[in-house]
Amino acid sequence: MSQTSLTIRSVRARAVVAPISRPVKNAFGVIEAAPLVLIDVVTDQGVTGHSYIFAYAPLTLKPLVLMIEEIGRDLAGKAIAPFDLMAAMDARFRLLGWQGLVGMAVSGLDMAFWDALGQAAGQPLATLLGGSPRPIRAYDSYGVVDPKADAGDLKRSLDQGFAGIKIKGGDGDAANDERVVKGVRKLIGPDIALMIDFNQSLDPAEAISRIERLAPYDLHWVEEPVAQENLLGHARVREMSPTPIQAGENWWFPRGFAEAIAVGASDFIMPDLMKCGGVTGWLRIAGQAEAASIPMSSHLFAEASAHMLAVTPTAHWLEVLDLARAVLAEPIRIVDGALTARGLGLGLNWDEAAVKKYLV
Ligand code: SMN
Ligand code: MG
Repeated sequence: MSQTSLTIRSVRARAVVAPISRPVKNAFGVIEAAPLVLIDVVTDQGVTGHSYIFAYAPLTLKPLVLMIEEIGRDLAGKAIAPFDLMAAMDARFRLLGWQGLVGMAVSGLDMAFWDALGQAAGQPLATLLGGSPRPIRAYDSYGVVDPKADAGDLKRSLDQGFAGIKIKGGDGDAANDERVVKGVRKLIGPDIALMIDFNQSLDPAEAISRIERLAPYDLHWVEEPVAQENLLGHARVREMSPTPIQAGENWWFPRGFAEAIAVGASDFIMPDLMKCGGVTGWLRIAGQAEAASIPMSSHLFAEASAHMLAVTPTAHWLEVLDLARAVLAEPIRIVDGALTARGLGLGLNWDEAAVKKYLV
């Protein structure tokens, strides 16, 4: 067995705007294409670690690219020991704070570090972390839908074997939410898990009343009913809600989860690898979820999340919202409604011709 550790030679970040198969409309707007930053961590040993992050909007692409490459210059020459590198980045950004673009850059780098370690070990990341790749139950994640206009797409999701469907609410009034939920429930039948995501659009009183109104449609969870930082508001809604509350895609790093769990903000949690501190952050959150018996799902980043959920004791659902398909050499493949982690490391390789096409 080789004893050589990997050292960082350089970091490259590239911005793309990748087409997606269907636009994602939420309570605040529409995502028509995916602004992504593709990260490559080049090592002295010839291995290159890959990851990507989602910039939400083209506006944040350039600052993220600059920040990731600048942090990379700082780390050049250091060994790829992700826990140590996380501690170094924590120290560097302590005064600035890492909620926001800095946290996204740090998390993206952490994912690429782990990817490099997996490749160097010749193992899938799930295996390197002490588990093994296995099929993770997945749900198909939609934006705002219309039960009539989107009936064909929804049926296709069921044909692919998805046992869960998530739709968005909060883009209209309570009557509209009910019309949509009722229509989708009728279309997919009683046995498919149906989730609704309010994307932080309600206040606690309105959330409580809307959730009550939707109770007859047997929702599997209600996601982010109120502002993500309103942890007590989440807890208040949860206390009154007949339906489990889900949140976490906008909570930052392990401490963000510790604070949310401490006040009972949510029944379920769903960290986003790009906001929770990457693989390193996820591992520490999975430990919290296990200790508190909280089912844990993923947010976006299906390829990497399939590795992480395979080593998460309370693994619940994997979200499929396929943002990176257009730039990946081996996009995800859903089999019987589940995704199995693939590849060495995270299994991310760029389709360079596509990257060139969508580069901005
Ligand atoms: C979401 C967030 C960001 C981009 C797309 C979708 C959403 C989800 O909140 O849960 O998928
Ligand atoms: Mg969400």
